[in-house]
Amino acid sequence: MSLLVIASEAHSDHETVAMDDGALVPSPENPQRAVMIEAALRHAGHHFAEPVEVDAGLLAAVHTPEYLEFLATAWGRWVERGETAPAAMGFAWPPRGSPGTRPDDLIGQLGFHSFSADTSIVAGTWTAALSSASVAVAATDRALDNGATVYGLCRPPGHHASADQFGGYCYLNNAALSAQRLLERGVQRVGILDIDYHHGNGTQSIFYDRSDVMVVSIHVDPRNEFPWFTGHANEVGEGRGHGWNLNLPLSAGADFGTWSSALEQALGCLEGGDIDALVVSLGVDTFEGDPMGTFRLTTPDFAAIGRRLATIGSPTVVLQEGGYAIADLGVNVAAFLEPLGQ
Ligand code: SP5
Ligand code: ZN
Repeated sequence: MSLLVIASEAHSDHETVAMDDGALVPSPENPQRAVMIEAALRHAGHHFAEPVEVDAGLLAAVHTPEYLEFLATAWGRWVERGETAPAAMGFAWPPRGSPGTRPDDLIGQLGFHSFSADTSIVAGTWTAALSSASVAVAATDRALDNGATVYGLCRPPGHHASADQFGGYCYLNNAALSAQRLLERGVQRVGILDIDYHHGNGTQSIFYDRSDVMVVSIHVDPRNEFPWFTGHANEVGEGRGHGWNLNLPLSAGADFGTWSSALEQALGCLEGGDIDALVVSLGVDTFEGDPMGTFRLTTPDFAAIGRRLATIGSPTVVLQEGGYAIADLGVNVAAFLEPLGQ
């Protein structure tokens, strides 16, 4: 069945390098990913629309003004100071216990505003990040308007980005912007279900002390995998947000039996939270063939997840996060979305 896909070509000049095991390599989060997803979704007969640019006020409700200014100007400042390397990235990060004073210099700010060396900034990064956020928010509006599931083909992904830090191939937190947009439009309580292989540390941190957005994430145990420092089961939210964050870490190598038990737990929790709309952070790096993951989900398993989510009934926004098995990426996303069309 057919569903609305929001997509934009504006990501295509965002082609970065990543530090991986001590070497700078072409980032696995590359433009081809979106090309593969779009091709599979067109083949499946879904219809496409382009986003309008996201409202600056909404961006500022999720991210700090300093960070937004930094992202918008970092590449220009890099060129202006005579740097010739093909990508700007952090290399020194605030030591534990440091006072948190923001440096003035670009190089210092690259460390201040990032948390991992897998993510760099190139000429096309801001345009791409902004268009990805715009895709997410347009998908959110259409889902609410139509009372239907809408898919946002976001690239770059967003769930690792916090209020003021990029990393994990993410710059603006598309899922958080979607949730914030739903609240802005009168939805009382939003659920975010993050099923990317990696913990969505950015999404967790943005809503950690809030009870208007419940964040539930199924991911590989961070003891042995990126993002390393968050995603444990004892992270349950704080203050008013206590009890509104749920992490379901699974051991490396988890199969679909294990994974779908966690999904039932996740959905039970969201049901208990009495949510009125759902944002799904869809990473398909849980696929058995993914070069970055160890989980063993198959293409039919993604269809089964889509069928299960189709039974929920609240307005649903599905946003693309990770997935790096280039040849299977589009097919896996299409399998997931097929049951969610109408
Ligand atoms: C959105 C998303 O899925 N982000 C994931 C970012 C993970 N980046 C770190 C990947 C490190 C992979 N190292 C592989 C070692 C084999 N050379
Ligand atoms: Zn991931």
